[in-house]
Amino acid sequence: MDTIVTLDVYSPLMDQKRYDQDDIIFALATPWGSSALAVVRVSGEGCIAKTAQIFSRPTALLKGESHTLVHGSLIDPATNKAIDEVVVSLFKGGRGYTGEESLEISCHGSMAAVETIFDLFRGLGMRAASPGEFTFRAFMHGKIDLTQAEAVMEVVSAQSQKGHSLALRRLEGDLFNLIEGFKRELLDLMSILALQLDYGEDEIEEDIEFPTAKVETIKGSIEELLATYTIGRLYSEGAKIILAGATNVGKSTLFNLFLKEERSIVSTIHGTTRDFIESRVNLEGIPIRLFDTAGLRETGDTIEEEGIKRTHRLLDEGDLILLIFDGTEHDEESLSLYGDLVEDPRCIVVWNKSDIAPNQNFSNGFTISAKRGEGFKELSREMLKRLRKGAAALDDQQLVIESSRQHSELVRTRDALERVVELAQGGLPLDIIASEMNEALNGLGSLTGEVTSSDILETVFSNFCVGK
Ligand SMILES: Nc1nc2c(ncn2[C@@H]2O[C@H](COP(=O)(O)OP(=O)(O)O)[C@@H](O)[C@H]2O)c(=O)[nH]1
Ligand SMILES: [Mg+2]
Repeated sequence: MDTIVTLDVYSPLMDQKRYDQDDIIFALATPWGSSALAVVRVSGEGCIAKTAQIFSRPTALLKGESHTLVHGSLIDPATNKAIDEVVVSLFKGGRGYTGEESLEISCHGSMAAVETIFDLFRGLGMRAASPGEFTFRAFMHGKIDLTQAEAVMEVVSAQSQKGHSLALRRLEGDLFNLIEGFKRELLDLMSILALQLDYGEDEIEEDIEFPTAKVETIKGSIEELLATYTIGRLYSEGAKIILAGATNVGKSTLFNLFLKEERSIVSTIHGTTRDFIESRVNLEGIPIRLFDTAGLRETGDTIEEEGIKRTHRLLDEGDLILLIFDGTEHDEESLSLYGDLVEDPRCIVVWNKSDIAPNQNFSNGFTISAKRGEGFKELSREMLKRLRKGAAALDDQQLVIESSRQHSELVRTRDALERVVELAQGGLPLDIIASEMNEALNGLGSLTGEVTSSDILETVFSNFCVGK
């Protein structure tokens, strides 16, 4: 893939010496802490020869083929003692993740050993990598485009299997290919414009009609992709769901039902849950932060009162609120106690204890038994529907976007294409139309990182974790 990057030498990235590409960089690719194994990544031309200086079998490293493993020990040259027994994966001839010579050392997961290895590396003139620097190099070497670079981070930080598989599709280059397709079509149209501009409209025998319909089709496809943003974010960032209501209505029982465990204390005593409890659950692949709250009631207990204050704060932040009532004690008039909340589009009214509140016929909301699980499926289905805000359920083959950067570049492109259509319909001069077409192409180019500025790169890569 041809990646033309307009990253000038004196960009802020280079000034800070954080992304200097001539350096050999190293980082721990696994979490910092004691574990059975740890993986240290090293990348940059000459990194294998340097590592060979502290390796028990230097020739094996120097002569070993790319994509093979070499077993040996790392040796501290000062003491001549082995630091750790390791396995080294070799990536030669630019075939590493970064597109340059690199290696990965699997060592034992002792932090003391890892720190000693890092000291040795520094002694050899290597430096610790900045966040995202390995992926940055992969991008600079044209191994991946910017959408794939972002997908690396999205894959690593995915909170659910679904979010993971959606990010994986972008990592495989599906988004890049789609955008490239749009770009090719726009370039074809540009060539028609260029032809007319070059020869002047009079000199061409047949007057060529500007293909407005084609621009509209491309714009439509971009709008479809834009529409996936809501759902893309839902699966990556998840949603907050708040269980609220009076005391003893069964909030904690419902909370435990979601978790399928006895996490929150259930009791007949009013005011048992005095502070909120948070837990993470997964609703059909959507990562959910679920909150069990202190029941809303007048109380003289200061701790409980603080808990109730916190409940109100949570209610402001929630994406969805389940307002729970005890169906044996409350009727529809109780709804008026929570006037504003009931009207809130985020609110779902839940009538609990259906097992002991027979023959209830509420006009609004869902009837469930948190104790027995009755009505839970229907409630969950409604919650999903509300969270998706009308977006269709995702199938595994769907391509969605979740990055706000990608979203704004697509908006920029869509708006430019809209202006192209308006200008063409208004019969405006072709050079004006051409400049809007260019703007659309630039939007797509920025999206994939073909044309991009250093500050955009810095924002993208500085959000990464070290070692990626
Ligand atoms: N019969 C019946 N009892 C329930 C149900 N849900 C909760 N309870 C009971 O209601 C009481 C209060 O429940 P709890 O979950 O602590 O309510 P919270 O104060 O809203 O958190 C407990 O004794 C629960 O066992 C239900 O669906 N059916
Ligand atoms: Mg409770």
